[in-house]
Amino acid sequence: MTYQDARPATGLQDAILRHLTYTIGKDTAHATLHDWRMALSYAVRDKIVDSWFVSTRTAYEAGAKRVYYLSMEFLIGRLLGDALVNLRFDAEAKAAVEGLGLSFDAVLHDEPDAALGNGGLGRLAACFLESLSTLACPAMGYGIRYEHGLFRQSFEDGRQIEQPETWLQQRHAWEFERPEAMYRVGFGGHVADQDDRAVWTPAEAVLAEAHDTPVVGWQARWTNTLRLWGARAGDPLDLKRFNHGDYVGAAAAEMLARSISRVLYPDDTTPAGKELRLKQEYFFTAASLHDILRRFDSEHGDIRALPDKVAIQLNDTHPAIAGPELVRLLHDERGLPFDEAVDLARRTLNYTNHTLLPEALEKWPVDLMRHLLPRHMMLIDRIDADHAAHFPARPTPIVADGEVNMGTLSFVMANRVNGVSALHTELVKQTVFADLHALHPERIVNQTNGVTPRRWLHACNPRLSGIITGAIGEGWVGDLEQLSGLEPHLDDAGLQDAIAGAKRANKVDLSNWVSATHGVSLDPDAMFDVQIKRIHEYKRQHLNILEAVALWQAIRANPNAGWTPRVKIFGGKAAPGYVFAKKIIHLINDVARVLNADPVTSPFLKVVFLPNYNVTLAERLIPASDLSEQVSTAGKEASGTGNMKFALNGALTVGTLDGANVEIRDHVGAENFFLFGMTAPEVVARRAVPDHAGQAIAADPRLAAALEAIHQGAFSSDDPNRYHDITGNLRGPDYFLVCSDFTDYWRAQRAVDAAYRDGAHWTRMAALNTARSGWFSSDRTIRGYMADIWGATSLRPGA
Ligand code: 9GP
Repeated sequence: MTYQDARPATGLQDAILRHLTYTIGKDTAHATLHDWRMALSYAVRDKIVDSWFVSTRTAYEAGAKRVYYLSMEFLIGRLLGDALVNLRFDAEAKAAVEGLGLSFDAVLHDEPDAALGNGGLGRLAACFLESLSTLACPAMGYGIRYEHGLFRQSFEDGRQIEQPETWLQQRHAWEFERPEAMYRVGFGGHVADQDDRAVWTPAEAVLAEAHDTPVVGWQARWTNTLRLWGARAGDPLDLKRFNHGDYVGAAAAEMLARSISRVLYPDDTTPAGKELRLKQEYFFTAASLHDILRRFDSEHGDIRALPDKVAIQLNDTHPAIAGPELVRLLHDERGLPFDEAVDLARRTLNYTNHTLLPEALEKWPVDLMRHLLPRHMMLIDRIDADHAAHFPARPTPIVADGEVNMGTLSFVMANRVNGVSALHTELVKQTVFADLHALHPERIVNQTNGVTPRRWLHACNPRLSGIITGAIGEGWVGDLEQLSGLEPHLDDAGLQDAIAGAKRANKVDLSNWVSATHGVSLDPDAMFDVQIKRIHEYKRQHLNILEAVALWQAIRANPNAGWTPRVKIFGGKAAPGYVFAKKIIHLINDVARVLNADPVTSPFLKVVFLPNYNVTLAERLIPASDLSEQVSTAGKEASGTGNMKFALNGALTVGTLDGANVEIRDHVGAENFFLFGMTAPEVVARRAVPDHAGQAIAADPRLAAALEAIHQGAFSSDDPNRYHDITGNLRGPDYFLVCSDFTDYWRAQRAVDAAYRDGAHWTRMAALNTARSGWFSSDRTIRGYMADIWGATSLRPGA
């Protein structure tokens, strides 16, 4: 790579070259793509720092209430493009980079995708941070700086293979190490009674070291901080052992400590894995609370003002230990009476529930809790007894059957508990927390999720973004409700052509990329039907592939029936220990292999499973999608956020009345949404019907034939029995009601086919989805949290 020094350098070019020379220590003749990307990132980061300092100073001067978002996951993805867009610096950066003789795209794509999360929950946290900055709400995200984020997925003969993800193998351009912000976090040990005060002496301690990443909001109006904790040993090396030649033993303490921040979601099926996971939860929660109180103390005198100056959000139950930890800090360490400590903690903490799935609601064995956190277990027992004493008529124990129920603990210790869509919040009230809701009817509130329009439309879909801005001005980027202004323009044939043209161009880009990277050729005029999300039985990727098999059989039986060409695209990872989900991936890949090789059907139907689904892949796929598959069993998907991103980018949804689908349909209009399937109450009733799956199969020959083909090994001739556990499950218990919803799903999909054939009408429906999705901005969600949960205000008037 050579610097085209014939051209005059711009200010940004100067900054890039300065960083290349003095920060990276390379000259232009030897710089690699990575060096250039780092130099650009540092130059861009410099610009963010100015806004960061102003924001921090403003918050201190205003004595403003701070919001702290505690989350085990922040699925931030790449940050360079995002930062450039929010600084409104993307065009200048492109020109500067190209002026240096580099490809801007290549530089952007050199950045690793920071996958510090699994899926929706972690991505939501990332969107919230961006919206908090955009709205100038003084806030900080707290999490763990995992050395290895979510595993890298590849396929071997169609099977999922997991490899460690290595985003930190290179320096992370955006973070600042803060060795001065370091806290000791203890585990184990014993509790003694000294002068009527409990004194906990941990058996071991690790250090939590802060790493700060600035999060810049739209138009650099405000910049907040994401603080991630890395774990290290207090004493990194046992010199005595080292000098005796025991090199491994000498570093053992450091290895043990570092294991805490080594991997996102360690396998917790083993006792050691369980212990490590609980350690992670306490580690980041304790460090964050210390930090929060230190900051509070530096600004305010009286700890009793804590709830007026601090709001802490617990993202799911993972940081639920914050309740007892805050009580411990206030009661044991600061000497407040127990009741007052509980009251202050409760008025400061809030909890978001993200799932009703029983297996995802954390419970920790009492023995483990007592072993790792003996003082916390005592406090949990006392909080539990206290709550029971207040409400003796309706027992809702935190500790039962030898386990600590972290959902109950979170609820009892929270000022507000929220669900993440209207339906989910109602179900939270009626099911998991029905008893607690009866005791505390004011506590549960709804905050329907949202997504940041900067990343999920403006940046990832520049073609559509440009068209919208051309029609209604660019105010929509900071105020997504303005998208409704598009609607009166939608009869304009020029605008319709432009929207259809943008979608097609995005599809061509995607097809070229898929062909170059995966060797599969896709027809950009076929309908791109996309299901991207974690693989889970409740999300029902197997319903989708079953429909593909039935469609393949129907096309083969009658190839000339005027089929609408369709490409079914899948993406998503299965938890490494989730055997059934991994089988579903294998099945999809096997079906894809057979269908794509069929000369009769492949012009009409192809199936592609793109490996290693992550934020970057979502940014590529969503703008190029026609159809969004949101087909979960009603009552199971708390909200979904992918569903919002698709609608915003003009994909039509085929979906059930589940999670935020319900609200999406209300907003975009029933006529612009392909609804199918049972409702949540119907699902409950259907499960009670004996042999519901058998009945559904007997009533639908298409379903019976598709299942039979899979069962007979039509897609696994090398191992015909391979999918017997899937077919056995669907023909038997079928808890997620794939068979019972199949017939209606097939009907809805044929309605989709017919609609797609009328191109102009489809484009209008797609455009209406975009125009009516303004409500699904995470700015709206964050405003809701600020008003209803945190009592926080924006420091930018009018935000
Ligand atoms: O499964 C939910 C998903 O529906 C929701 O959109 C997301 C954000 O609220 O949270 C997911 N839950 C989890 O990832 C684990 O509880």
